[in-house]
Amino acid sequence: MSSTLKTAAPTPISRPPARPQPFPGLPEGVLLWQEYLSRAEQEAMVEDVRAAITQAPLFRGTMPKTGKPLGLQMSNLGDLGWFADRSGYRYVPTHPKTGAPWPAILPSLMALWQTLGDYPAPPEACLVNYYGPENKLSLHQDMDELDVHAPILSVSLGDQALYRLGGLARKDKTQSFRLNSGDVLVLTGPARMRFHGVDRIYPGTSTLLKQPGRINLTLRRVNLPPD
Ligand SMILES: O=C(O)CCC(=O)C(=O)O
Repeated sequence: MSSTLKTAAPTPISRPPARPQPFPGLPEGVLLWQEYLSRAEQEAMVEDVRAAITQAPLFRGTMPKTGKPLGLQMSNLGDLGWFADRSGYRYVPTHPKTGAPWPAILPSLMALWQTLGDYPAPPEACLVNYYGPENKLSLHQDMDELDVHAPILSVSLGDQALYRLGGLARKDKTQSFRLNSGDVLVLTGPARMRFHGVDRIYPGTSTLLKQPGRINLTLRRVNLPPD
């Protein structure tokens, strides 16, 4: 009896595109994707942010206790925007100077949240921070959001920044690393409430913006998602 070995037609293997891995060795929940955005994506994002801030111009909030102006100029995108004045730090639905609602969060940022945020509800706020060459941001926790389980996702555009990452208490040891244009950093899970800040900007390290400086965009979920 002759037997014929029948071979099945090979099944095509489809693999999802390789997902870039975050930078190794950072504490749990601190996810850094270095130069995740291509130059063209960064340029498009800067153009979109510029268009948004013609509607919602940069402004300086004031520190609640002292009434002194904050160091950074800022604006917001989204249903809610972060704001500070003598009444405290909080999220508000309209621009403090124009009274208009904030422009919508860019679709490109929404897509980043979907891909890297790993959270079922969308962000409600995107804080736009503008750092001039001399600006810094002191060590702080992001604690004005009701939903502290949602990640904070931040995008760096322009000159390098020296980022300082602390622990869950202000006095905890800190570590520092540079953030480059196109980097995406997520603080999530056990790292969501870590102290962090920016110690300095390195002017002239990027040609993305027309002038020396840096834009940082942070996506935040403010309210608890509906059940
Ligand atoms: O500029 C950065 O990279 C950090 C911004 C930040 O910590 C904040 O907006 O709370």
